[in-house]
Amino acid sequence: MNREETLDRFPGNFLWGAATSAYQIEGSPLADGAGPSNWHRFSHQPGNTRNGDTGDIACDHYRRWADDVSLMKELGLQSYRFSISWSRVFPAGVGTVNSAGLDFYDRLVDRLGAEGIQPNITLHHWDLPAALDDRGGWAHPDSPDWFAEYARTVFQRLGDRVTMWATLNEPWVIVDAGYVHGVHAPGHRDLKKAALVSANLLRAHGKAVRVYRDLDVSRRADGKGRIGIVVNLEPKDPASEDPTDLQATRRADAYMNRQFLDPLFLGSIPAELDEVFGQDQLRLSGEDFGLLAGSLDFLGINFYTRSVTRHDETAAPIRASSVKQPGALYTDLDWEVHPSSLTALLIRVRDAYGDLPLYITENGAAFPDPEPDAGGGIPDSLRVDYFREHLRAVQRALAAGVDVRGYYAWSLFDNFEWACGYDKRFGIIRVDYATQRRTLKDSARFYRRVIRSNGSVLAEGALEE
Ligand code: IFM
Repeated sequence: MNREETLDRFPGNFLWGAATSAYQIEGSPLADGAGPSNWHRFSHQPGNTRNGDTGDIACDHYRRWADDVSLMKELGLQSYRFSISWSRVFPAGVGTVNSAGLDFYDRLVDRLGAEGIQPNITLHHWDLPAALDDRGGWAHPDSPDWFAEYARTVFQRLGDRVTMWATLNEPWVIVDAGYVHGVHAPGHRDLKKAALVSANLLRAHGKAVRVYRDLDVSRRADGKGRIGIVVNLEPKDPASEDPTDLQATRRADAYMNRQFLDPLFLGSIPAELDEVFGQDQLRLSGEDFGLLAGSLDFLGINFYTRSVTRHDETAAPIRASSVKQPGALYTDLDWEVHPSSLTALLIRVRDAYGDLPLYITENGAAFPDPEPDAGGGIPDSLRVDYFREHLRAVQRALAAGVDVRGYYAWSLFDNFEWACGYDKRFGIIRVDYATQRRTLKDSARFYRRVIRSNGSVLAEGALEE
């Protein structure tokens, strides 16, 4: 890091938060009348998750939520991003509402409000009601309407107090892990279905936004409410100047980064996707594009890593894979730590898609936790470094004039990391799964100082705690 460099302070109203998702932390998946989700079912099928881990208990947040909000307060969080479990609200996905499920989120929103912490709600973070999966899940042509009805119910109940909404979290992962590679629920490997899912997710987003904007103003938090979508973006850098590597890089970029952004912002589908899904498989109509145009008040970006990309015939369906960089630092998920890619990405998004407010809705790293120190603290210095350098990368984007409005650390807690189970720890707060004891790691203490100083500690020479 260049110690001489001076960067602007974060804007005064910059929003500091941390994020989680329902299935990853709540536990008690069937409590109070909830129906099973596809993740409940998938994780209970042998072989789908590491060590057979499930979200049955997770961080037990469903029961410990009030203490957890106190921890958020202790950290000084200004905003908390979480998701709603669709099958708590509609046990069968559609039809009868389970008001006890909504009550849980109602209490949480009230408590956050009382503590001065802004809720930032994601409607769908991968856990689809199992009953809807039985009917074809996101590949079903009615799935956008199912989602819009679910969204309407949640907006009507919580919309008077919640000012930030996201429709979907990382639709690319739903398509790629859930329907192309089958490593996430619902475990399909079917390219044709995947293309349908991609289109339906976009339609679902568009329809839910329309429902939201049609609500009367008091239900939209007196008109202050904003709605967006959360995408995970990963810059692709070519491994060489070889034309096959360059084309593979374009394909990988179109598949992961432009599959959702181009339809949302440009009203088009990247041509390279024909090479991935097959000619003309991914299609949206003029009506669909009409639904998407102007559908975002903000864009949420989840950033973790970049990929140095080469042509690879064996890596279906994009025929591209990542090349490991000698000497680089990799996280426990084998993701390269490369903060400057975040600056470049933010500038690229602004230049390619326009000057929309951006939020970093997730950023963080899985590293094995070191042994507690003499004082019982957890000196997770690799994670501290990760946050520091990525926050400085955000500052550089701000200095380049990008309209970044906030940052959410992933994750508030160690939690159920999907197919990796509980092995991989992303939390700034450690969770001892045997006792459910929470312990602030050094990264949490560091992040608290960042928040308190609105980022000015990042400019100090001595950044250690
Ligand atoms: O844990 C996930 C989260 O659910 C979505 N974004 C990436 C995180 C780390 O893999």
